[in-house]
Formats: sequence, C-alpha cells, structure tokens
Amino acid sequence: MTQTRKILTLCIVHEGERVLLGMKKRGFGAGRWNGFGGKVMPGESIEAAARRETREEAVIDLVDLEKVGVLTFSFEGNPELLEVHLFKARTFRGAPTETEEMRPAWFAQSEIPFDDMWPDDRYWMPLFLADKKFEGRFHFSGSDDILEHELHETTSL
Ligand code: 6OG
Repeated sequence: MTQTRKILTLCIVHEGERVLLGMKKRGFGAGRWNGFGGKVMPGESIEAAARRETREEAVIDLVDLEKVGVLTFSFEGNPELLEVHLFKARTFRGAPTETEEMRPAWFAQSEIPFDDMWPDDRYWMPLFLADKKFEGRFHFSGSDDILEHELHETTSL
C-alpha cells in the first residue's frame, strides 16, 4: 500500500468568546459543522489556500491568520493521509454568507456543537480556544470512530 498525503487547510475565526463555523452542505464531511478550508492547489502556498477557501465558502476575507495546528488523519483501509493545517483568524472583512458549500453560524465557546462535528474536534478544540498550538494524529474507522490518537502542544509548527 503506497501512502499518499493530501495537504488541506482549516480556518476558524475566533472573535472574543465566540467562533465562526460552517455547516458543510456537500462533499467530505457533509452534515457536520467545521471551519472553512479545503485542498491546497499546485503552486499555491498553504496560507493562500486557507484564505481562498474561506473566501469561497463563507465570502469573508481573513485579515490576520495564525497557524495553530497540524493534524494528520488516516482512515482504516485507506492509504491516503490527510494533513490538515489549522489556522486561527481574529479579524476578517465582509459578512459571513451562506454559499453552496457552507452555511456559516456563530457559536459561543461554551456551546460548540461537538455532536455534529468530526469527533477529533472534541480533543483539540479546548487547546484552540485556549490559544495553544498543537500537533496531532488521529486514526479513524469510518468517519465516526477514532481508533488511536496522539495530541500534544507545541511551540513551533
Ligand atoms: P474538502 O475536501 O471539502 O475539504 N477535514 C477535517 N476537519 C476536521 N475537523 N476533522 C477531520 O477529521 C477532517 N478531515 C478533513 C479539512 C475538507 C475540509 O475538511 C477538513 C478541509 O477543511 C477527519 O475540500
């Protein structure tokens, strides 16, 4: 089995005590709340991809962007690894707007809808909300069960 690695981005706006998430309407992770993001295109920087995907999915321009995590996902029986670069933005321009891909909504930090999110989010979101940086690895069976995981704080990404 030859392993391939796909580089993806994920952006969450953290403004005061609330976060901006989007309900994914189609494709991978449909039916779950998540940050905005997607695949990095050939020749594109990871940060540029993060900005582009957020503009495409929620019609906002991120002003400040800080990389806060790198998460690697693997799935039982699938040789493809997903390397997800997680960014935090504190400020943005424009008004979050529903698109064909995402329906944005604000959530208070204490009311994050974990039951309707990828199950790894319960592990790393507390670090995200506490302004920590982290690296993690999650191995899934299907899209609901985490068989193994590692997660640690880091100072450099
Ligand atoms: P498209 O393939 O639709 O981008 N993503 C995940 N996010 C979380 N929280 N947990 C996971 O656990 C994820 N796997 C992928 C990365 C997919 C988007 O979904 C994120 C991208 O932002 C498995 O272009």
